[in-house]
Amino acid sequence: MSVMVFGDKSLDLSLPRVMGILNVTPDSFSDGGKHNSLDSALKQAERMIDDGADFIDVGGESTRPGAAVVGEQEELNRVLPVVEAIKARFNVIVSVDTSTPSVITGSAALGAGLINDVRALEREGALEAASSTALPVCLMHMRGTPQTMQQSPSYSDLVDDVERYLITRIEASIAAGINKENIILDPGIGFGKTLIHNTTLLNCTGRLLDLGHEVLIGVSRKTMIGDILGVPVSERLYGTMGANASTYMKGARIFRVHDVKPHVDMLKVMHQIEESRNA
Ligand code: 7PM
Repeated sequence: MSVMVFGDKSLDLSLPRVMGILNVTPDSFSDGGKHNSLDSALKQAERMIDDGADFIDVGGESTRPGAAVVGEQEELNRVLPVVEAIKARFNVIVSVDTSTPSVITGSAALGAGLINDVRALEREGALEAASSTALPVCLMHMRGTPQTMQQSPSYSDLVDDVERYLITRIEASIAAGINKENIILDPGIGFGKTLIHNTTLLNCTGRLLDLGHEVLIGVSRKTMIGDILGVPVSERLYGTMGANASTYMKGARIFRVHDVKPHVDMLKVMHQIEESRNA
């Protein structure tokens, strides 16, 4: 179970792996325009790769609570040139953070290695698109939509609900022809959850692993960290590392982060300690 094939690269997931976040939304570039955006994206990707990222997660849709909906053509224009340019220059797995069928198939054709969908392939045509690529998929739990998800989230039984939802999406994926071995699960930290929901889900990482899939955690700089520490986004690295270290100890193996180098170092040390036996 521990070796997974991501397009042209295989990864042993008995080791912790770091996924660097690359936002290609216009607001993520200083000039807000098109001209320097590809160049800026490539520089950021190069830095994260030098720092030891195994994946670069390219996202062209802002899933921030209350964010505007991005049109299909706009998302294609943002994401595909970046996927193509990264694959042309670097030896790294490109993950695409998308729910859009044409972005899924277009990215795969350009060499992407993982489909990362915060909507767990629920959008019309997404299951079929993902299945046609034969690539691994990351299925994330979200309650509601990015526009409404933070409006007083509540659950009858949080961990059961998240687990049941993910089981439903695993079954739908398998029915669409996606290989069971190619499914990664994600509790969706911050997607329709309060602080106590987020911390409970992180503490119950083992429940998702018991479903027989690798687990990816995306907690980097999120409100959960701000809620606990009372600090702005710019000061959430140490808290983020605490959350990620905690879930590494519970068995999560892929960490989606903004700050690659600190996580690569931390996880290298943690892994070496965890694998040491009887010297
Ligand atoms: C603005 C606010 C832009 C928040 C983006 C975000 C996850 C993800 C995101 C996650 C997986 C962020 C989010 N979060 N994919 N994409 N898991 N698999 O904070 O937790 O990065 S977008």
